[in-house]
Amino acid sequence: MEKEVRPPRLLPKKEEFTAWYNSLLLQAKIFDYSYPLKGCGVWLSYGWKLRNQVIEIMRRLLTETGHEETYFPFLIPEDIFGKEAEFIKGFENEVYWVTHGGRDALDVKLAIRPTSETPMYYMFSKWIKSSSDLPLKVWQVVSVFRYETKATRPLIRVREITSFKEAHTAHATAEEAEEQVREAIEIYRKFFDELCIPYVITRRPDYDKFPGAVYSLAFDTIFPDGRTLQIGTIHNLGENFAKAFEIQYTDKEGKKRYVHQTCYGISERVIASIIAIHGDDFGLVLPPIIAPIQVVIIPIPLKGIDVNEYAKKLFEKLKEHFRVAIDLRDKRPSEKFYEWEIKGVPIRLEVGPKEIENKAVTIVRRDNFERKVVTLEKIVEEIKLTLEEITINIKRRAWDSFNKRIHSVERFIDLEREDAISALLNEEGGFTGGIVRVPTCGSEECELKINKYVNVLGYPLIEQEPKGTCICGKPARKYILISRAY
Ligand code: PR8
Repeated sequence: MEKEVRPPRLLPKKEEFTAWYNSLLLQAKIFDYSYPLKGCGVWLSYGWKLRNQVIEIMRRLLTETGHEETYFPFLIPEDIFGKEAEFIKGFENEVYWVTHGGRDALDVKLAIRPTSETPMYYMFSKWIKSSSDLPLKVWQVVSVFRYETKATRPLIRVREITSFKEAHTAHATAEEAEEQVREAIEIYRKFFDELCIPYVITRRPDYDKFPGAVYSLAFDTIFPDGRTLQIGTIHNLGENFAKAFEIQYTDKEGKKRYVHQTCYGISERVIASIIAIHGDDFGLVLPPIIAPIQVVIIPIPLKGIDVNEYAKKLFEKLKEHFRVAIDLRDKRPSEKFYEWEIKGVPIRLEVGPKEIENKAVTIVRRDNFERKVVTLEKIVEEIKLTLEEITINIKRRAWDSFNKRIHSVERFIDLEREDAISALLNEEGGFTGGIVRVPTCGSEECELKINKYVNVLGYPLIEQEPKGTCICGKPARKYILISRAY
């Protein structure tokens, strides 16, 4: 198979990840972060299309599993916001408040939602009366605001989370809520698998769980710079919010019972992950399933021979099958190649005099730049096949580099050093990152000590008999996963 070689136009991703990422967001017309408000930016048209493709996958998965899409208000009266004690404590430093309407001070302050448990559960308490109202499964994609004090980064840590997908459920029994957690895990697994994003799932330590939850699970991925990013969470809320909001149903014996609840969320961090994990020095590399444009046709005129008619016919033929574009602009083909590469379009089709003569088309893959010539007759089939191959390749590549960064050690080494664990370092002591599984004695004290130096992600979902020694010298009783997190 032939491969083309041209110099890249972006900074090298491997060496200068942050600069690469920030400039790609602009060059690929995804997100402009120059808005004069920290943590807020502008989705550009191509980025917004990409975001909507991603949400469409989530919509399909949630609809298939009986979730209803809804919309709840953006502002929350203070008395409702403050009903659940742990929740308000957890969010008190992150909430933006609206205190005025015009010149008038408001009687009741209004919280801008940082997440929608409180407005939703206030309404749940009105809607849920009997067991026939259960389970209740709703979701929405909305903007939420969080006053983040850590360094903000476009799409990774923002103050306006513009693509906050939150699902909320209520059930008759604790077992059903547990079952819902399992369903949520499956939904997120499928979602990240379709996006070719690798992940680990952990149960978060108690000191790191969602405010008001009984327990929290999280999906984390590894970024090219070796840091981990939490890309989704699932919370079992037990009866905590039901008690605060009086969400009760009457069971078959006529007894009033509290519902058991769960919630789970993702955000634009998913888009950040797609960009960061799959992209290369030429730009985005998009999985075909979410690429706003899957195929771009580029005419290659030669010595005045008009190839546009042929290209247009090809476009008409393909548009029933794929999201396809044709680039008839008066620009050099190589310029066009760069532009569509930055945008991550999975397949480029070249048509020149030679293709016309042979009733053929040249296919160039974005993921590995392989080229091949196929006949017009077979073009639809070939594109379908190539898109599948691209997906498989992107997924394999992402999981390969993810798996290379998963380590396991039997004891801690040199906790006093800034980079506490040698498995996160290379031989020269430089940070290579990833995730390390380490044994602990199971005490919160030791975990918190470790958490001072690195981030404790949590406990692997599938438990294994632990081996080795904790930092305190005691034998291992459980494993934890640690990393440097965003
Ligand atoms: C909940 N309630 O809220 P969660 N920028 C970008 N993404 C973010 C940010 C941020 N500042 N903060 C969080 N996320 C529950 C579940 C309804 C839904 C993303 O949970 O606080 C992270 O990927 O864990 C996080 O996992 C997800 O939102 C859900 O937020």
